[in-house]
Amino acid sequence: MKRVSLTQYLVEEQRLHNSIPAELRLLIEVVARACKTISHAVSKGALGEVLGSAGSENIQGEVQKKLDVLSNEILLEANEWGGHLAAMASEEMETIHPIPNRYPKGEYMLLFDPLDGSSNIDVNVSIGTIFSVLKAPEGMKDPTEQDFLQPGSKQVAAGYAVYGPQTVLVLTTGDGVNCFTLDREMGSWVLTQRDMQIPVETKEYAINASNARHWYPPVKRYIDELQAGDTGPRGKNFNMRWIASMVADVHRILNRGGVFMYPADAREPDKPGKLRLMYEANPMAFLVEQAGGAATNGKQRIMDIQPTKLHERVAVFLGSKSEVERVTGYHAE
Ligand code: AHM
Ligand code: MG
Repeated sequence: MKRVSLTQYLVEEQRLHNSIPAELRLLIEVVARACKTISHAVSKGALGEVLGSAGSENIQGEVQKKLDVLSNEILLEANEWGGHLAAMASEEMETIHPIPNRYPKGEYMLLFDPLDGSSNIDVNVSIGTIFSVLKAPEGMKDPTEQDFLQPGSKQVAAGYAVYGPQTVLVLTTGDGVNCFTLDREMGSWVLTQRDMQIPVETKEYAINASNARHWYPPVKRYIDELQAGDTGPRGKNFNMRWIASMVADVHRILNRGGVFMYPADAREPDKPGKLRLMYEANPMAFLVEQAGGAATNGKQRIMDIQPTKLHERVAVFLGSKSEVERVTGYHAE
């Protein structure tokens, strides 16, 4: 089999479709390189003295793990000097990170969740990095937080890396979804899946069922029907999976279908779900739609939501189209 590297894929894509400007290509390569470094740190585990808590909290009041902090630093450092970015924003930082004045500035803005699935870090279960790329407003070299508040439909690229049994990078630039596997010996990303497509029909769902008693009626109805199995209204049996790493759950869904849910619930009526719109929901929604799936907050398309703040949270229903449409429909009834 002829091996196609990430670089070759990006260059050829640019030649064929003129869809990836040189600066964006550089940006993606730098992010991919940072993910390689994070993958290396993750795989060292206790030997690298990277496990455990960092003794700090992030802006959302969550305890930061050493690897959360390290991954954030790796991404910031890798992307600061390349000249392709105007600013960055991270789930782990309170405010945006402008590019220091000693470096040239570019027209893109990068957002990331440096290490998603934090509760799995210390127990050797798959975790990952999620990223999203927006354009800074025309001519804007010093974007403000306000400039980041663009709906997901404005993303020019998005992707995630999973640090699991294999390290993979899944990417879209708005022209389908492709998966690259890290060749650890060669240190390169090799194209291993072209044009990933989420199966329309599925028999698998993912939700943290320990919150069942807090669910609102549309979610409860939907899950009750799935659990009723082949004698219930759906007429078939469904299987449940919940990894508690969105990257890993979404990666499974991109490969064999399914529906992923993190709904808002009655625990905290003012909180619209747990996941973050800008760092988690939007990039995953972009990937899922590009792979033929759908993503909503139960009421509207995730990528149509106008963000009002950087760390905004959102309910998430994504994956196989027919299931996402069904559970979204229940919210409208
Ligand atoms: P994190 O970014 O702090 O790791 O939180 C996001 C994660 C998702 O990856 C995952 O789907 C979810 O939180 C799991 O939440 P829970 O522990 O409530 O099941
Ligand atoms: Mg996360």
